[in-house]
Amino acid sequence: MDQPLIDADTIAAVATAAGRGGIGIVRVSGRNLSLFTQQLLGVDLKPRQAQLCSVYDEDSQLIDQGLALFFAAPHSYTGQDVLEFQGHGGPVVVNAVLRRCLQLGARLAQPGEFTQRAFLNDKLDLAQAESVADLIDASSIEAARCAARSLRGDFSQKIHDLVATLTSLRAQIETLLDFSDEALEFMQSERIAGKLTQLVAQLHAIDRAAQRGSLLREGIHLVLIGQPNVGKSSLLNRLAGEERAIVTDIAGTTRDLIRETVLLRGVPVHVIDTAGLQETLDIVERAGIERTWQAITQANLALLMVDAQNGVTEKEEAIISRLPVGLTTLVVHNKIDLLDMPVKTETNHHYISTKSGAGLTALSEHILSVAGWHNQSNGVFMARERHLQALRQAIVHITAAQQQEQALELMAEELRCAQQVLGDITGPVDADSLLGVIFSEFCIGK
Ligand SMILES: Nc1nc2c(ncn2[C@@H]2O[C@H](COP(=O)(O)OP(=O)(O)OP(=O)(O)O)[C@@H](O)[C@H]2O)c(=O)[nH]1
Ligand SMILES: [Mg+2]
Repeated sequence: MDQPLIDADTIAAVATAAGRGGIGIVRVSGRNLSLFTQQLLGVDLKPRQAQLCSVYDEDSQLIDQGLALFFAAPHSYTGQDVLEFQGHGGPVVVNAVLRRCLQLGARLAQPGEFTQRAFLNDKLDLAQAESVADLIDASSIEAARCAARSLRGDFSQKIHDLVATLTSLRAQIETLLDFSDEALEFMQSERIAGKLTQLVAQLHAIDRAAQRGSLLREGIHLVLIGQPNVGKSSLLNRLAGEERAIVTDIAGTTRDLIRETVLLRGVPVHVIDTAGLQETLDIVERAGIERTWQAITQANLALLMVDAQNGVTEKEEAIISRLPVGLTTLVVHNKIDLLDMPVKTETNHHYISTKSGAGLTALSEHILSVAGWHNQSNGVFMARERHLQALRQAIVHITAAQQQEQALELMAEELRCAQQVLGDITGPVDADSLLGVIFSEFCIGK
């Protein structure tokens, strides 16, 4: 029987995707893996040097041969000792190596636990740790690029700069509170007001970039609605690039909701094709129409399709009057080929033909722009709802601070709150850092 490890908090997991592959990697992280490595591979590994090793089971039967890599703490992904065994990528053999690691005292890692350890050991901040998952989950090259930039620390750096500015402002306010010299007070308040205005502008710019990053992650929820036969399913098929939905000239062809995610310039657009809205006695169709109205409540954007030959009729007006207040709606006039009409765009009205494809590029661009996606993904950070909320809360606090010129204590308090919410984006703020800045920036002995 093998000796169990002293360090019970050693974690192990298969790092490669499930299924067959060229290589399968088992990864282990713990405070001290010397004994573990000896027991698993029968060798002492030199850090950062690939070495051909064998793994045996408890009956000394060979499980696999492969390359072992050892990263000694703190120079590893998690900041602890990390061992990676790169063996043959079959599910049975990889799981047998993992089972052997568990027998030797490691426990199965929780999802994200390696990255969590990296965060706890200051290898990554919170926003970077989140971008690791976003990079892996990226559904387009644009999303991957944004996540890679956030992982490199671009987003965190912007947040750190804002937090540093806030720290310095708070320090200046503290000094004003301590020394009542009117001339100094006036000069300083002017400077502080200027900095606050700058801060708000910076926050808005970061918020816009983060919002676009969030779009790349979350996507746009788009619902196609309109009377039967106007071409909703035909548009879905065009966007999807395949015959996803049944198209016929029979009114009421689509009954159930049909969902498809398509990528427009790397932005995931979750399209829902719906049953055409009309008065009907058909029970199935009525149930479908119910679902259409439910889908509308969950959408960010609605495309109300009409037959270009008829334009917006009373029936469309009736649909529009039932749409939720605030739902952005574009009116798409389809079948312009039947009218020999050119493609055109007028504010929220698009003229297209799903049959010929005319007008679809302009429509796609418009969908992206109303959702908030402008030009390319350069300078965009991968952001989550949590980050957007923090940025907006910070804007609220700083705007409130701007209104407290006569009450510096309250201004300082608002700035403290702004700093706190921003700090939460990358990780907890170090309370001592404020004191450090106060003493280093100002000559207290004066
Ligand atoms: N000429 C022409 N016909 C089109 C165009 N788009 C769709 N159609 C035709 O219009 C008919 C209805 O198209 P669908 O896509 O099934 O319409 P729908 O809005 O999904 O209809 P329901 O599912 O019944 O609500 C089909 O015969 C299509 O071939 C177009 O741009 N030009
Ligand atoms: Mg349809």
